[in-house]
Amino acid sequence: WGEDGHAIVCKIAQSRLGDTASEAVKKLLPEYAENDLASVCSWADHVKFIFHWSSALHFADTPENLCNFQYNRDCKDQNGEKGRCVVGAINNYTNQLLSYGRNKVHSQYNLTQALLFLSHFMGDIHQPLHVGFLGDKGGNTIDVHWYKQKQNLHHVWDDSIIETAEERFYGSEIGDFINAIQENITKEWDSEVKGWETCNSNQTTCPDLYASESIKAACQWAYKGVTEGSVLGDDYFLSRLPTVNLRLAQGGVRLAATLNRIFG
Ligand code: DCM
Ligand code: DCM
Ligand code: DCM
Ligand code: ZN
Ligand code: ZN
Repeated sequence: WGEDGHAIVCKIAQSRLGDTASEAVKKLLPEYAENDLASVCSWADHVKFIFHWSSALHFADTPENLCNFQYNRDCKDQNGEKGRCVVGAINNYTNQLLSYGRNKVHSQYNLTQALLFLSHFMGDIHQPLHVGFLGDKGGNTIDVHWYKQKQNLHHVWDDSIIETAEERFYGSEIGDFINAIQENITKEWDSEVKGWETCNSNQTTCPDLYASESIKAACQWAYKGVTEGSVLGDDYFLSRLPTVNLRLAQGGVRLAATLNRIFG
């Protein structure tokens, strides 16, 4: 996601933290964030160029047209190093943060960075094209028109759908968009939220599942009907926006659930 998508995920997540997780997040956030996780939710994008090793951790690539994710097959970087993808990163930073739960004083890790990475990657893994096909780099090499504007398909899903929704339906106010998603979480998705929060067999977090859902949504919604040069307008926007809303909501709910399990 772009700046807004990440801010939305983190706003939703912070509002759902219990007392202990809320306290831990407050302690771990840098001073300048003023206890607002959303304000630093894109930090991981800003440090890609300083921490070169981190740029592969924002996504995972899957084989052409299979529409499934397998950790052993797909979670590696361009050099084939195992675990270096968004799924491995979420496991890794979750494990680092568990050391805070065990011993609040000393950790061998920088847990402020761990919190900011985990919060960012939990957003990215829910962006369907962050678990897209290797051959087109998650839609980055597919050029389209977003209405009259030249764009690539990946950017449409990172930013354009969200920005167009904000402009058209929420008076360009991100806060109003967040409120609308929050209302959906408590109303139309109310009966599903428990399922979103749950992982199999007592796992603290379950990024394999989140990645599998993303590539399925990428096939069903993001790639579907799109080829090089496609013009994407109202038909595409209005039919895909519900998926964007759902994935932002799930990202926020699961970030909160994961942090509540880590610190709870
Ligand atoms: N990893 C983890 N917890 C898991 C799976 C993976 O912390 N349940 C981390 C450990 C490694 C990286 O991901 O840093 C790669 O893991 P693997 O050795 O399983 O490929
Ligand atoms: N790292 C990560 N995810 C992994 C493995 C490592 O985020 N699956 C992070 C932890 C370290 C950094 O990458 O801070 C450098 O790791 P390495 O020593 O493996 O290059
Ligand atoms: N990206 C991705 N899959 C890839 C390569 C990149 O999802 N195989 C993401 C990372 C960024 C965006 O696409 O969000 C643009 O990447 P870059 O800046 O590396 O071109
Ligand atoms: Zn992206
Ligand atoms: Zn990212």
